[in-house]
Order: sequence, then structure tokens, then C-alpha cells
Amino acid sequence: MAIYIVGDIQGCYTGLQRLLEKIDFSPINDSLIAVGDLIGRGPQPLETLNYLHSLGDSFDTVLGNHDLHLLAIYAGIRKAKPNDKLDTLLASPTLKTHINWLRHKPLALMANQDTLVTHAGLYPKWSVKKALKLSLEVSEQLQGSHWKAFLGNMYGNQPCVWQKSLQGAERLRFIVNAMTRMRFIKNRDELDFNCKTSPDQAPVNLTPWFNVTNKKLNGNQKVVFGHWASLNGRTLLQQFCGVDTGYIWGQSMTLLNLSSDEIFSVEYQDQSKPVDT
Ligand SMILES: [Mn+2]
Repeated sequence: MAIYIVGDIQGCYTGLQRLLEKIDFSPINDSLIAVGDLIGRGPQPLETLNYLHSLGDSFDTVLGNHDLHLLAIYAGIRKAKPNDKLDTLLASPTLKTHINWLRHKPLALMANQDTLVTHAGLYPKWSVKKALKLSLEVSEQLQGSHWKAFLGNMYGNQPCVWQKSLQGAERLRFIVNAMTRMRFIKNRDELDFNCKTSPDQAPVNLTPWFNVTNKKLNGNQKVVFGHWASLNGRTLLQQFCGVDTGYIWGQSMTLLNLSSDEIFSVEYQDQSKPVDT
């Protein structure tokens, strides 16, 4: 039995299937974990969710910003943009089932005893245990009867520094932003929401979150994350493994075999063209 962690799928169902074929994925023997952004911008959101949902207990995921965006569209808080490519999903009779399924997915989970999975990463002031606890605070909201009100308060860039004393909507907004949108940190502990480049092209006052010392992380612990396509997995650190390699942007989709530490990937193929077999 192997545990696989797959990078941002973003509605690229065909790419996902090519990747799973490559590893001979068996839903009976193996398990698949996604780093979030299951859908968004890619051409086959409905096929992607139908498939992942059908895997039952063999699949788990954390939520990414695009997944939360879908929930916000469903809740009437955001409007779908043409670039989201969500039309087939939004028109599907299975939409409600998928929405309820996603509402029960966390922002952070443990893939094994030492491996934390979140969409964007681990805020440098938090331990793994703390991240899991804060993820639960958001899950309570998402699963509760006031979930639409929670999503209505979720958007915004403030506060950008964590304080234990944060409460209510501000506290939840920071947790969501840190776990689903973070890339760079400035002034030691401040989330930056502007820069999306690779670290070598970023302004000097910005530090990738994984290069800010986290005193609460021990040497055995590992963080697997997605979200940052321009990083292309290059953290240069064993402890932090980026698996978003920008399939949706014409690059590749990546999967980590957590049991063996092997990386597998498939190159982008235009889905309008026939797929080689
Ligand atoms: Mn993302």
C-alpha cells in the first residue's frame, strides 16, 4: 500500500488520469491525497470531482483557494468568471453533493505521522499541531449552519499578521489566508498577497514562507503543499515539498509517493488534442 500526494489538479482530469496510470494507482490498495485546488481554470471540473469523490475512503484532500471560491459561488457570495471554467460543474445535478463533500474537507491534514498537508504551507509561527487545531476552527464554520455567512466574511487581506488574540471573522480570515494563499512573508511575520513569482524573481524584502525559521517544527516533520506554480517545487529543502508544478499553465502535474519519496510527473497535453496511448 502506498500513500500518494498529488499537486494542484485544477480540473485537469485527463492529466490526473495519465499520472495515476503511470503509477498504476489502485484505489483498493493505495491512497491518494490532494493538496487542494481540485478544480478551477481547468476544462474538466465535473469529471475531476466525480472521479475523486468516487474514490471514497481512498482519497482525501485539503481545501485550496479555488475550492473555497467554488463554495463561495454556490453560496451566492462570488460570481463565477469565465476563466474559472466551472460551468459544467455548476450546471450539474451532482453539484450539491460535491459542495457538501467539499464542506467537510479540512484546510490541513496529516498524510502520515510526520507529514502535514496544506494548500499553501505552514505559517512560520505555527507548529503542526497548531495548524491542525486552527484548521478545525475553520471546519466547524464550514460544516455549521452559518457556513454561508462565514464565506461572506472570508475575503480580504487583513489582518496579515497572526496574533493569538485574534477573534471571530478576522481570526478565521487569517487562518484561511495563511493556509490557502500564502507564498511570501515580509517583515518577519507578515503575509504578502501581491507577489506570485518564483523566489529568485521576488523583491528582496520578501522571503518564501519555508525560508522563515519555524522554531516550532521538529526535524522529523515535513510539510507538503501546492498553490505556488512558479516555485515549481524548488524549495531546496527536504522538509518542505512543493508539488504544484503548474500543469494548468502548460507545465506538469506532480505526485509524490510518500512511502518511497519518489516523485512522478506528467507533462501538459492540450486536452483538445487526442491523448497518446
Ligand atoms: Mn491555489
